[in-house]
Amino acid sequence: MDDRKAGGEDVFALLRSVVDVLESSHTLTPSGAVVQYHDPLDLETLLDFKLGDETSADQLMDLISKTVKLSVRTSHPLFFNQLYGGTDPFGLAGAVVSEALNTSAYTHEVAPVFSLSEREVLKASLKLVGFDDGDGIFSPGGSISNMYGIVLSRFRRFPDSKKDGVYGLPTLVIYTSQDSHYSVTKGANWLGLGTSNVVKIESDARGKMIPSKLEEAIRNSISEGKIPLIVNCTSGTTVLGAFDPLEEIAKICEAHGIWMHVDGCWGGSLLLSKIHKKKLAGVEKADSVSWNPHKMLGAPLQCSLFLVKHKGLLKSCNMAGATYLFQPDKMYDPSYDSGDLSVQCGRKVDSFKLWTLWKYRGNCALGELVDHAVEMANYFLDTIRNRPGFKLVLDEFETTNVCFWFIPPRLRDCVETEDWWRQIHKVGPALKKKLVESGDMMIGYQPLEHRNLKNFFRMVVTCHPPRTKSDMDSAVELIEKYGNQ
Ligand code: ABU
Repeated sequence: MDDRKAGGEDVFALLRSVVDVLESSHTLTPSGAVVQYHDPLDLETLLDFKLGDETSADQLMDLISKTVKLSVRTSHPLFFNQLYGGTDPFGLAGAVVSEALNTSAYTHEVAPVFSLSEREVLKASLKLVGFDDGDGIFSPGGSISNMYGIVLSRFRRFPDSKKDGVYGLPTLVIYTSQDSHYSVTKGANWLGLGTSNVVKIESDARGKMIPSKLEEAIRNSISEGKIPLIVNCTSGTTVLGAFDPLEEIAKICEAHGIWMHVDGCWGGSLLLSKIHKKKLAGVEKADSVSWNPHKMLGAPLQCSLFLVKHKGLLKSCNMAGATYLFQPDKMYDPSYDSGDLSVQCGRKVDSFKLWTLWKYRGNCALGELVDHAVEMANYFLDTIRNRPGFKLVLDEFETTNVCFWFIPPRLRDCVETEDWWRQIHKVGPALKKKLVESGDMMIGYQPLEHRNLKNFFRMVVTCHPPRTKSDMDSAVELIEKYGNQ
């Protein structure tokens, strides 16, 4: 049998070559281009993607090298495109180990060390949020974590919905701000609540949910004979980075007996910061929280937690009791098996990469990394605040998002007519194209329709790589260089 069939010992030679390629291309500390961009049709011609015939190990290595060369360097200091970016190297170490051991997190028997590290990560995360004795589970991303909140709120209020489904239930309503993440709407569809039963609550000029509007919407639902089920609050909205006022919303939820979920996928990492955790004041009053360490902290994707205050609820809601996995007469305490807390069966060991990076750095250094990211975002904000050609969407931002328009010279000092805004709308995609095609920098842009805002840029600073003032200056200069052309 050759190596191809048996997985022979040469696999470690291959893996060492892979590490060499990653090292020699400075994957974790890249400089030069952020990306060598190619149109999908061009890219198809640069790599032999076709499956069918076998290939040699050398050919495979060549394809892997090309993949690294042609991929986006998310660890580049000028990658600001997304709410994630870069990799914490100690998280990567954990990810490599758990990938190589290739097991599933559902039972202690196949993941003995991982089940204990998962318990510890969940314990530390629950403490961070302020849940004294809750439960938690890792999920394949923030959207699913938010859906866990919806499912649990329904199960707690209508336990029979687990067996009976939504048939016979009154109309259940989800409340979420206009600026919240789209996963809430997706969840309403997937979970049978219906997207028209998601009520979008107006947010203020900074993007924060307005509590009086929430109260009004709840009263409207009640008068229509509907049941207010869950309020989804956001701590760190996707575009503006806003934090909903959790204390005030908690009072409303308590008064009406509504489940309070906090989508802290983006801003939850601020809980690690002694300076910035106050932005989530009141989070401990929530029933559940989502948090994505793969965003600001640079834990390798995907690393998303769902945390719930009510111990035992995750299990009673999700358990299906498959006896081939969760035998009650195991040789160890079966409460070490986490599989029945999850909607998944097979589940990657996502906790371990968070455990390795958290273990290595400790709470204090993680908090300092977050503080530094916020400081760099504020430095960028102050740099562009009064600079010709830059126009801020808001005066201040609460996370590390900084949203702005770039005004090319020909459109400066003009009256901001509808036609002017139509032209500004085209600046984002055109300037982004130049930045990506040059490979110099990646930054996202978007419109915000509910605020009638035309395309604007969203700078996002994450913990990895820790940015310098010079990186942020380079970003400004590149925007000017290509924007002034
Ligand atoms: N889940 C929201 C992340 C998308 C973004 O990077 O903007």
